[in-house]
Amino acid sequence: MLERSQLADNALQALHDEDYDVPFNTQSLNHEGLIFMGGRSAASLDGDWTFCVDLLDTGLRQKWFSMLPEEPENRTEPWDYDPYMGETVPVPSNWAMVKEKWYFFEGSSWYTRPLDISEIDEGKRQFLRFGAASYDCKIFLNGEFLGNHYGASTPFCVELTGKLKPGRNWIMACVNNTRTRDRVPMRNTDWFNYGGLYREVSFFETPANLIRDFFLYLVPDGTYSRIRAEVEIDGAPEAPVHLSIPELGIDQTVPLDQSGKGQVELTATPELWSPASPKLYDVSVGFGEDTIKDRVGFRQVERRGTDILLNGQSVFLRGISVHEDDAELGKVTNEDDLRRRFSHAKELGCNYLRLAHYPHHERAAELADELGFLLWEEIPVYWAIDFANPATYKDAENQLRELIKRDRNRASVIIWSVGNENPDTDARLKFMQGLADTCKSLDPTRLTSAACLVNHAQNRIEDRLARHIDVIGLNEYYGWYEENFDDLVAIGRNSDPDRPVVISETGADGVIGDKGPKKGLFSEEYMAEVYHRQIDTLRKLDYVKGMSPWILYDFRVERRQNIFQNGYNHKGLIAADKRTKKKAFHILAEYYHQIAASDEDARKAS
Ligand code: GCB
Repeated sequence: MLERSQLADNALQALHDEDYDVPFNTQSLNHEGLIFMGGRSAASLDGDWTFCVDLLDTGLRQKWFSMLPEEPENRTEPWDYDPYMGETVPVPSNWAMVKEKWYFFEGSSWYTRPLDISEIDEGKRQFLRFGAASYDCKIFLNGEFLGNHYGASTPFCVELTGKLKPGRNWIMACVNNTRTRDRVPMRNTDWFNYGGLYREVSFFETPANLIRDFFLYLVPDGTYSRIRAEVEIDGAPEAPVHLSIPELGIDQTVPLDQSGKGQVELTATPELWSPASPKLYDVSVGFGEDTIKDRVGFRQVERRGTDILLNGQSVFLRGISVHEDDAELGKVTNEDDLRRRFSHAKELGCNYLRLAHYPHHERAAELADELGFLLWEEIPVYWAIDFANPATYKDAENQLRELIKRDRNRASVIIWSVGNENPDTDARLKFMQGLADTCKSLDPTRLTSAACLVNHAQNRIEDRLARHIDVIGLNEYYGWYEENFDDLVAIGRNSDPDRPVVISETGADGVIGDKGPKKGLFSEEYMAEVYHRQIDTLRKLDYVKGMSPWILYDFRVERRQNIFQNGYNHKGLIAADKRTKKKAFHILAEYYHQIAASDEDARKAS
């Protein structure tokens, strides 16, 4: 405990030091620390955590994390925070959804909870895993700073080995969702800036030597007969790694090099995964005392000319875009919410979803694997990112690596998108080219994309990034932001892309019920008309190989405040209640069911 004279020094320092946060902005909890989780048992730390908002960052200035859990009457100093008592919030949650007074709060908040350990097994390693924390998260254990993570939507692990004590331990997380220019995304977005620990938190143990990473895929060489496994272990690479896929008769040793990495290529002819037949294989990997498990589908995705091929067959992506947003839960998602999302997509006739604009909950891709949907996954390199800033690039690349490591065994994921509607500057080109190259270096089995730009003067698809990605995503709002619908017809005619184009967004706001206008902009009728016209125009463009209109559900956003919007973007085909379908839903469904039927006829005939 500090002497009273030291306390005075500390108190002064807290007032005079504007670099108080520098020692904690380490970004040390990054993709390198992620641990492959499939098949591991973990104890949930969800539930009530003590909570306090901290607008002025007093906690970091005064080092609240170093306070001891003593009774208030025994304290020797005045304190501004009660980490061990006071208000609680549930984890996962977004504070904006818990109390109205926190709705627009942006800043630091403190979460505290005990972790009781009856006995510490010295031969084991202990970790925490956070599914996501929005945006900047600093973790403390028993008063000690353990590390910091940036990025609102990807998971991270914190190692506790050697730091836990038997009995009661205290975990504290300082979570800050302040928007800044140098972050990814930056200050300006079209989705709500939900803060908090909004995905699951867990505690798990591993043996001293563990499997850190595992990637399994069908080698994309057109033979459909080779499977490749890549493993990375953490610890002494003495024991052999064992890969087993019983249904394929595979039981194989994977040799490791001195750095703990190993790979193997095997001959096998698995039944291929596709939306029509989402076949998954049980896989397990053993290394010493450690075992992980996964369920993996094998398929090949490629582009040929302006075609997208799945298992050698050209495929049209009948898609819909989705945000992670819920009128009651905010950005928190759960099994029921995800299943409802996929069942609405099925009703629409979709075979594909764009998970915009940031990594969604990892369960989304697992379910897409099981239910048979193709996915576009994305990182929030959105609009005017600080492209010339190396720190911003580091953050974006780390988020991308975390996403790829998390989801690259998911057959459903066919596209990594590296950005959305960014200005065509030299700095942006270098930045996003770097990201596209990172995708290819980590994963040879998927296509890259980004929502690109149109040259409005020339009315043609034109973006220097297009050369560096596989699929040109195009967001176009003819009939909505762009008034002259005929320009879309002209763009169609003037463009001659050398690779597939996917309409990554199109749509219009339609407000239903008494609050909406009966005709004109924001009416359900006008929205329906835009869908009719879009479909009529796009179906004639043979290089358009898919679309994901904007968007499945209406979603909350701060920047939309006119009398019809009231804090919501109303481009959803379904209202924010996730039940009420608008007319445009049925128009798109009719189109998609038609395409699906004619694709099916063509398949039977061939
Ligand atoms: C866009 C953005 C998306 C917006 C949408 C809109 O182009 O990519 O994030 O929500 O338009 O509704 O304006």
